[in-house]
Amino acid sequence: MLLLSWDNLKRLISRADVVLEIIEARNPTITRCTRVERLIERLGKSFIIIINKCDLVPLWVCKEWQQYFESQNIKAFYVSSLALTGIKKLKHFLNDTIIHRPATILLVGYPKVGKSSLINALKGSKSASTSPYPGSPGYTKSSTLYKILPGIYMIDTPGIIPPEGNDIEMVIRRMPVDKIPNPVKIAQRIIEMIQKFDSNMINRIYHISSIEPLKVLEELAIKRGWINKRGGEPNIDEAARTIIRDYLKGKLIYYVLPNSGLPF
Ligand SMILES: Nc1nc2c(ncn2[C@@H]2O[C@H](COP(=O)(O)OP(=O)(O)OP(=O)(O)O)[C@@H](O)[C@H]2O)c(=O)[nH]1
Ligand SMILES: [Mg+2]
Repeated sequence: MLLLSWDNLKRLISRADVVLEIIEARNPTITRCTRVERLIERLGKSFIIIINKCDLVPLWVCKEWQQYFESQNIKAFYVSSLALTGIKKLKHFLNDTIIHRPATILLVGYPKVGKSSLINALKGSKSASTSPYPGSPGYTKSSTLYKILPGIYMIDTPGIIPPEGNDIEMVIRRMPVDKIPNPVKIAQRIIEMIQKFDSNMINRIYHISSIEPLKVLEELAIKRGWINKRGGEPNIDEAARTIIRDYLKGKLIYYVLPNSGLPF
């Protein structure tokens, strides 16, 4: 899976007039890359935070995050690149504030935060290819320029390489779901996190009754008919990958608030 190298990122930021950092409304703290923000500032450029996927969380949550960023003197917008919420407002802002043209706006963010989808929303056409999971066909492999307004160009980029770490988001954004070494462990943590947010969501979505994460995976595997040929055991790896994909797709909903620390 091709990701944006640090050297390329530096080069692109140096050439850009403005940088938009795309983060996700479900977990802005984790999907935000403060290391890139510091690099942008060191290179004398300014950045705006775009809280994308606002359709996945209540609007008041997005507003709290916007206020939180603005209290730190960071300009922020919340948008949904799918439902097109906030897109007109962002476009007007760019049109009104970018005086010197031609100008280039660089989009940066971790894999799958919706960089290419935002370009499509701003352009009003499906120009940039998108995909649901890291590395799945259609993910962005190279930097590409798109015209979004007269004299205003946007550069779509591959995802920034997520830092090494145990955080769920960082593991599942680093590589294709099929390549995740221990999907059961990750899925167990996702299930626990979702259950803490809403104790019934997993049972409602999958029409199962188990509570304990490993049992959830077993019941899901049996329900879907994923049984290992040898031994007749439920294929919990397959069930775990389904949980990870559904989490990435936004089917399993949770959100965090500013200053709330870890999710729950
Ligand atoms: N619900 C929801 N899903 C979104 C939104 N924006 C993007 N997505 C979905 O998120 C997934 C990733 O979108 P992309 O636009 O491919 O993300 P990307 O950041 O360009 O990903 P890479 O090119 O792999 O780094 C796709 O399945 C999109 O449909 C949004 O505002 N709301
Ligand atoms: Mg992309």
